[in-house]
Amino acid sequence: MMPSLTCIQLDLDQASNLPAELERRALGAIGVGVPGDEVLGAMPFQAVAMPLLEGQARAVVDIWLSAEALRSGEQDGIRFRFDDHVLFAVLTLDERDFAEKDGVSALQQATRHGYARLFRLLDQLGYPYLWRVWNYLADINGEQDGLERYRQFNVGRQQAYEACDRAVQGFASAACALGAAKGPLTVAVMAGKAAPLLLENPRQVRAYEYPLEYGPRSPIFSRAALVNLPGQEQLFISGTASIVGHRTMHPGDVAAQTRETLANIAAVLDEANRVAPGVPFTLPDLNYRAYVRHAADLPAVRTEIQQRVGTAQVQYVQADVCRSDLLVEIEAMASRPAEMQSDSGSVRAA
Ligand code: 3EB
Repeated sequence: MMPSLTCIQLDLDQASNLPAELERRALGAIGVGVPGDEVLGAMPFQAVAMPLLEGQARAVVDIWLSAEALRSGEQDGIRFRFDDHVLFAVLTLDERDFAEKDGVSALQQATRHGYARLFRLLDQLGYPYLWRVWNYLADINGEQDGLERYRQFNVGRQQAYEACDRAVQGFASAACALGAAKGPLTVAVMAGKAAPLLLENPRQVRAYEYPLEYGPRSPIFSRAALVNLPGQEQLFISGTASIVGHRTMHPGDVAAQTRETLANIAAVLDEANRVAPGVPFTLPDLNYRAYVRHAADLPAVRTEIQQRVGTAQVQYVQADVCRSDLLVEIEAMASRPAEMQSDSGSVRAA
């Protein structure tokens, strides 16, 4: 059976000249290394201004292809496409459209309103469950109105969850949040009709339960999400860093941070393999993106990663990570054929 969902990776030139037959099948795309607010045909496209640290291409575009017929639309500045199972949407917010008011920053308001618009759209279209969210914003560690911008983003995100009656435990998703070199706040989401299986990492405190020292409102995401599609299981591992419990480990030591991060990814994989029957996922099966704060750290990060993931595909980009003492963050994904299911509503053994 052909997989429902496939991610292909092209350089920007190839992606800009996509054959019509692929364009028709594209749910949406995320372009890393794309300098401005370029568009990619009519599909939802998240342009992310982050320098690539390796390879010939100036920019690389992940295009998500569907095996089903697609419908498209645009509402409240959100571009979206969907098939019978999954919806891909991209929201782009210019902070200048939101004035700072009563000490509430423009970024916080943009985040709150943007997420609320997104939740409204997902509810209207009947794809209420977030599977994977990609958050990118400029100057993520910068301080504004007395609070770091990532922390302002967290306040706005949590307010939107509350305003839209989304109980956090049930509606978290796999996610990442990183600092781009410039550009607007952009949020890309993959959402579905069915709830994902949300996974946590036994080595880490749930992000939602981080103590106050990391900001007045905690981030909302799970460590991974596993989703069922026809004939296919898709695993998304969230942006993962050198955090044990809730603390940053190995400040100043990028090699040790990379090792700790990979130990966290391995622990999340163990969780996936524990709760979902099937051929186990292993580290070399995954497709990775590593966000490196300082370009000069690339060789050290690459050495540690290659030692543990072998020949797996890894894309290295320069980005700011959401805590100023974190030097690296790694995300990953994998797809595998679905286990045979006995009947449609099958209950899976945990
Ligand atoms: C961490 O573990 C690192 O705010 O959506 C990773 C993944 C991180 C997602 C988010 C933040 C987010 O806290 C940072």
